[in-house]
Amino acid sequence: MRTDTPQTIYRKDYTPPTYLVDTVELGFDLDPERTIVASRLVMVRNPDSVRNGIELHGVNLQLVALRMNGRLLHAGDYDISGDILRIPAAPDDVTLEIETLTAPVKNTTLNGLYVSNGNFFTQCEAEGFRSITYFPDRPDVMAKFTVMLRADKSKYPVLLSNGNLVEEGDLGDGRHYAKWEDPFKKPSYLFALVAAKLVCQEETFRLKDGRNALLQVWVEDGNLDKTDYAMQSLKNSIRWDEERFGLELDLDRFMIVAVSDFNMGAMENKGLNIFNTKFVLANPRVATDVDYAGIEAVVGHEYFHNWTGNRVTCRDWFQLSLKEGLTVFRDQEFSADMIGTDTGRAVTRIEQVRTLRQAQFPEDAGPMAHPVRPDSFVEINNFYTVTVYEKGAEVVRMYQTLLGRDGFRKGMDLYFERHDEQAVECDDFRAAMADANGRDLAQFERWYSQAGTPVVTATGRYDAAAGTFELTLSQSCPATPGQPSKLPFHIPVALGLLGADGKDLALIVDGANAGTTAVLELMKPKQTFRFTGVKEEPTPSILRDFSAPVVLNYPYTDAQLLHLFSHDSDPVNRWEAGQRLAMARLLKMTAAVGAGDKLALDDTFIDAMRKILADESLDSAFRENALLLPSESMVAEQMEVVDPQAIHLARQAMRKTIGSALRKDLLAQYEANQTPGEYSPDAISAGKRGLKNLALAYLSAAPDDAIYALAQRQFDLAGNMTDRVAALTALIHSAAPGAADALERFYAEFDNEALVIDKWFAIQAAAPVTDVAAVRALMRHPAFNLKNPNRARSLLFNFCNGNPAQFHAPDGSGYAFWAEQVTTLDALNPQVASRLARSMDRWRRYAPALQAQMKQALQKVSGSGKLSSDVGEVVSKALT
Ligand code: 0A1
Ligand code: ZN
Repeated sequence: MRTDTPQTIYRKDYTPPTYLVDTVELGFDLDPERTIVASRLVMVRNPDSVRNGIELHGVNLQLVALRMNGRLLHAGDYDISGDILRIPAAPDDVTLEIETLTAPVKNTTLNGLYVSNGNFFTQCEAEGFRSITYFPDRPDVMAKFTVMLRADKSKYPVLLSNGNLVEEGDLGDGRHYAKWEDPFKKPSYLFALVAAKLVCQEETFRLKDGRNALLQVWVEDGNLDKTDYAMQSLKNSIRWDEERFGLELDLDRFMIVAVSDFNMGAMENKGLNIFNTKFVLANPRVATDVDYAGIEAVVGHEYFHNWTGNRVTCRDWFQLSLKEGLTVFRDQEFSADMIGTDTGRAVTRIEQVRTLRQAQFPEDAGPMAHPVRPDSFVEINNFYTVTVYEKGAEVVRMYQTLLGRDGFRKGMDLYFERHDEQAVECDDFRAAMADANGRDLAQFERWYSQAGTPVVTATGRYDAAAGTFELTLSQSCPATPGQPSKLPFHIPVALGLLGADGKDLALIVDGANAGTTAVLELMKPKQTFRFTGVKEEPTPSILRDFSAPVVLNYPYTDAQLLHLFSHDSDPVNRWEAGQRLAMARLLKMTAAVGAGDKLALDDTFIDAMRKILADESLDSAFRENALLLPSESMVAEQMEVVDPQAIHLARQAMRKTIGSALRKDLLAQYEANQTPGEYSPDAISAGKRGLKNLALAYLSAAPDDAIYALAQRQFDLAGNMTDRVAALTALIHSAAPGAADALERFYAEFDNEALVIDKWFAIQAAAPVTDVAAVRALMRHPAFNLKNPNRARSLLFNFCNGNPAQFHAPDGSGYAFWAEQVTTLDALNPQVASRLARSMDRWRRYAPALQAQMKQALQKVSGSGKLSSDVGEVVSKALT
């Protein structure tokens, strides 16, 4: 969306809608060049409104006719200014009839009504509906929708919208129609239509209350061999929500439609979820374990929105995390429950912590930092962030940590009891949690209003004579844009104490037995917690299960970390101890690179790694995670002045040392974790492949002919995409003799599988050998297409975010490339461009020579004339 003067919108300026909409009847005459949208709105004046007149939103629409209560309105009866059409004088009860024209085929933004592969799709969240027709396009206006679709029958045999199909038939002129009715009132952002040539897998599914629901997964012809897993995930999601939260599917029909051009992962439109193909299509030949896990999570996520988002929605977009944080938490719990084992659960938790640290902590420390419930924005599309989603999910998780599972469920029940079919605020959710449990959660509000990652500093004091251990916790939070100082948060800190034998000590707090893990509530700037009956000096295991999204500082010694790494009963903290050991070494080695010193890795660390690697009492998935080094960008976050080349060299050297020192052990695990027989994406098998392929990656960091042959053999013989991609990556990263040939063969074999070709681009984009010139060459490949977001992400995003040593090339060529691509993309698709623009967020932390060039690149984009509000907001905040 292009605006000349981007306006900042403030949460404090919220006012209720002037009119409410009872019913909407929409008629679509679909044509790629010229679609006619007829709308009939039955509206009533909102008694809560403090203002007058009807206000409708509309963007890039051609208005053909506007009638109010049957009377044609003329220029003087209404005015259009910017995105608002105002009818100043209107009676209390109004029927508006509006006819508009659009050209979906010209819409490259993938927002509103657009064409992909010749088919029609819509994307209305957050504010896409206003580019389809004039409407009060805000989530607190909830209406009942009836939709009539008309289109050419041979080109668009399938006509879908929300709710139930009530009528369909031929129109005689080669066209046909379908009429859909959604029994639930909903905000306009949940509207959807599909008119397309598609096929579906369908199934009747029995719901808990005995009703039957029709489930469908719609895809392009030729993809029906890739819909089983999405269908299975949908059925699992329905069951899970019935069992865990007592929430049932409220429709007779639930559809998932896959589209290859999509800006995000998927969209929860009522009864008609529209998905990026990436999160629907899978079979062992084309999809990896990570893809399967992604499908399960996203299918779950969108399905769970049916209650958390659709039945109870957001009052305004500042409340976005009300639905997103909660729904991410629900999909996380779903994925964990699907694995079912304690370590499986812990591994999903470790992956969540990694995402937070890798993406959310940097966001919270950068120019786009914002509270989980932002106070202002220029472009709402810029606020579908890791903070709103993932930190939002952590905030919801903390309720469960503080209140217990049952208490959390009580809060959820009360939330639905109070707010079903309403548009509400984050505060309403917090109130339901507090009231259902008789708890004061006033201070907890700061998790919504204050940005930044809190830092918890802990110190311990053991008094042998008294048999006490005192843990002092203090908290602080760095300044963020617009928030120079912060008040204390309400932080749940889960804690255990380990004895010398590695076992948990019984905890006694205030004379009461507190089990082996206690949840301490840190609410003041500084608090001391006292444990009695402690017979030996303990090693504290703090922030178990990552009980709060904070940075924890504790003066651990290497010996203590090794103790935790070997024994902690909490798998997340066991992993965490290993990460701390690895990070300390990565930082030391990075400094050594910078100083031109020799790089060395101590045997203590290598031995600890060896022990975990060989410990077959531990799940393979856990061992894989324990052995995975913090990423280069994670190391960068720890440095005062970032030197991407030094980090890369240090990390590569560390991987190489591990690869050669543990060669025998890695080879043994490589063999022990084979998964012969039919492919299954279950967590145990996926974990084995994960460990085996991590072993291959380490071995390939210190390669010789035998290792090249191993990778080559895996590439040649692999029976699934997980092993295929891992082998190809190993060949390319180690510059193996067979690398180029393997790349070529891979491409030829999957020529017509778009999602696999995305992988082909992605692997190359992130390979250390790929420089800017190589990326430019890949952009000239016939399969590259900037207009397709998945393809653009696979090459450009993976290079700019996933190949730091090359992106930050000292000559600034990466930055110049970035500026070019952001500008070009912005003219096509502002939402995708603006995500790419975020690659420069942390520019102020780089070495001065890089910093200057990054700033220049940012200024170049910012000065390039007609910027979208999306990119405009990101670059201007970066430069502030
Ligand atoms: N609500 C969706 C995410 C989504 C948001 C915006 C979109 O277009 C701009 C598309 C999807 C979800 O959380 O899955
Ligand atoms: Zn969502």
